[in-house]
Amino acid sequence: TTLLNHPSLFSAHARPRPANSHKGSFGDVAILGGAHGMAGAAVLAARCAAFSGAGRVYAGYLDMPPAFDPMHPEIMCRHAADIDLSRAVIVAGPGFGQETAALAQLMRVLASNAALVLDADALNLIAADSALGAQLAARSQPQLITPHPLEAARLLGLSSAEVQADRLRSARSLAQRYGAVAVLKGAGSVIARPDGFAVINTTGNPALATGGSGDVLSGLCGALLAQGWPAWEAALGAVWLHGAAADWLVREGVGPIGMLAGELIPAIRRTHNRL
Ligand code: NPW
Ligand code: AMP
Ligand code: MG
Repeated sequence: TTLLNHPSLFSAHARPRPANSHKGSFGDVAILGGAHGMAGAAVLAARCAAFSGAGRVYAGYLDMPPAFDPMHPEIMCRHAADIDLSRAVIVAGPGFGQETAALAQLMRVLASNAALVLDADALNLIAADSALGAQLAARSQPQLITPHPLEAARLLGLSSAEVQADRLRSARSLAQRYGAVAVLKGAGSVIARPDGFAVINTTGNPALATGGSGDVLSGLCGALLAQGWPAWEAALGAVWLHGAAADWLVREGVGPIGMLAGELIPAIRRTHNRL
């Protein structure tokens, strides 16, 4: 099995910015999530997309959107239903919930031509409805799914213990079944392609075992896709960078105890710029 232990495995895509580039050169990311009580998940994903180089970032809330994000007014806050899906890479799932309105947004997303990152409750909704899974598998745009072991278990109809007993096999099954690059998260995240090729990431540590760290990863995946990285390299790059940033924070004494998912965001930017 290939170990993802060095950025040279993907860093050809992390090229410096041309002198005459503009915000349109780096793509738009729209996060769909932030249902009642979980608005923070959408905020974390949106902030990470902005800190990871997306040209423009939209946060599409299932709950009432704030007028703007006071910490990062660069982010455009809208109702999820008001996000134009034809213009952005879509990250659906952070704090998405599983209510009727979330399901309606997921159906709109699956019917769109957007490149996708699906996480969290978007995956839980797909796990609950095989027709949605078939629709996902039939799409031809770049798409990433980023389940943690319990989400993977729901998608595969297994227990999380069964998923964990053979993580490589589980990740390959996910990629094959859903026609997407699959990231099976957890210590030693496995990234698999539908053709069965898979790698194991070597960065990251238990500082990441904290609420919101997966939401940060989904925004990072979206930002790399928006900047033109192919789906496979975007998944490898995002997982490696996310873990490397957490490793740096631990060396700095910010973790493993008490590191916040939001603290990863500037650390990811630093790691990315130093590649
Ligand atoms: P256990 O406890 O072992 O049985 P859920 P969620 C398992 C949003 N968030 N290895 C573990 O199961 C998300 O975006 C909002 C093994 C764990 O208890 C979602 O939309 C936040 N097992 C929504 O909340 C911050 C592992 O999965 C269970 C594992 C629900 O998402 C938090 C949790 O899974 C959150 O991101 C591993 N590595 N990792 C906000 N600030 O707004 C996970 N498990 O029940 O699907 O709930 O992941 O919290
Ligand atoms: P989520 O469960 O969606 O919040 O995602 C958690 C994120 O943290 C994923 O990227 C996991 O791979 C990562 N993570 C959680 N626990 C660990 C761990 N013990 N070692 C390395 N990475 C972890
Ligand atoms: Mg999560």
